[in-house]
Amino acid sequence: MQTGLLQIQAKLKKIDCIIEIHDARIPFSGRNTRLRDFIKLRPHILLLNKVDLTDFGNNIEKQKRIEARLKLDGVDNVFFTSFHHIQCNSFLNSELLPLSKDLVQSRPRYQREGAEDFNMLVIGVPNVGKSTFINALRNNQMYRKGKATTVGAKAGVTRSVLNKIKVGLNPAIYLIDTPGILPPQVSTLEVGMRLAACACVPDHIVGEVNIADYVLYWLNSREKFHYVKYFSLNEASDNILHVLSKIAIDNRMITKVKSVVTNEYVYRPNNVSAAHLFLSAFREGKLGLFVLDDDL
Ligand SMILES: Nc1nc2c(ncn2[C@@H]2O[C@H](COP(=O)(O)OP(=O)(O)O)[C@@H](O)[C@H]2O)c(=O)[nH]1
Ligand SMILES: [Mg+2]
Repeated sequence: MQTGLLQIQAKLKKIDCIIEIHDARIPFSGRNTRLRDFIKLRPHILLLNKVDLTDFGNNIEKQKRIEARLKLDGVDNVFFTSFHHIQCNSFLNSELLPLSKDLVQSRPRYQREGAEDFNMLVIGVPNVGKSTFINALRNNQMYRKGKATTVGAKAGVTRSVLNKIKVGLNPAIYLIDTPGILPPQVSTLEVGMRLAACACVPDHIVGEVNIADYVLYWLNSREKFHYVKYFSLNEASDNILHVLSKIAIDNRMITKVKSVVTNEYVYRPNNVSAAHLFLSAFREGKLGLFVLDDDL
């Protein structure tokens, strides 16, 4: 992960603008603050993505509050996005590109002074939608017309920059084809669990059952009891093993294990598979729409 930061740092010389993507359900958790050292030098735009999974989609008040709080951390340019719903083209052409042009033109470009094209780099912690965004741009109108594309194999485009996608004209704006993957910053246990709940760290690191336990605690403490109905439970419960066993049995997630006492095979609910199902439902918004960072 450290190499990720170093690679980004190396690329930075050729970059005019950084597009950081983060999960809108955790606007204050897990963003890498070492990034701040970089972004002081380059224009930076934060896309809080997966807004379709939050409860503030159209709530301008809530969005303003989040923006104000992020401003204190030095983040001045924020968009709330959903790459599943927005028209990527129109967002890009009417909002993102004009802002990035303004930002690039309004400040020194260091080594890139005088360069006629702009290069943008997408960065962010895992699973926030970087590839989805880049793919959407790759498929955008401009690219399909065949006017524009790529690539790093041409003379004058150094190897370290690799492939670029042309996403704008006048000036030519390129997006670096591969995103920069940042290690999430886990400052507290709570932050770590929220990152895990949003799948920004691999499940096996924290463990599916532990993550499900945290999600259940979070839902109960906010009195968000939609899971009870969704999983046909009898009532709300604080006991993750009760909840998972019921889900496992209902979904025929049963494993055969050898009892150490009797040495005979017995059938047990597979709580790990049930946790997987529970987390998928949560992550897909089927247990409700939330911002996990409601207290930060
Ligand atoms: N609900 C929702 N899911 C999204 C959105 N953008 C991306 N995803 C999903 O999030 C997952 C991770 O996306 P990906 O682009 O691979 O993230 P990356 O690891 O940052 O490159 C995929 O399952 C995407 O389909 C969004 O705006 N809303
Ligand atoms: Mg990716």
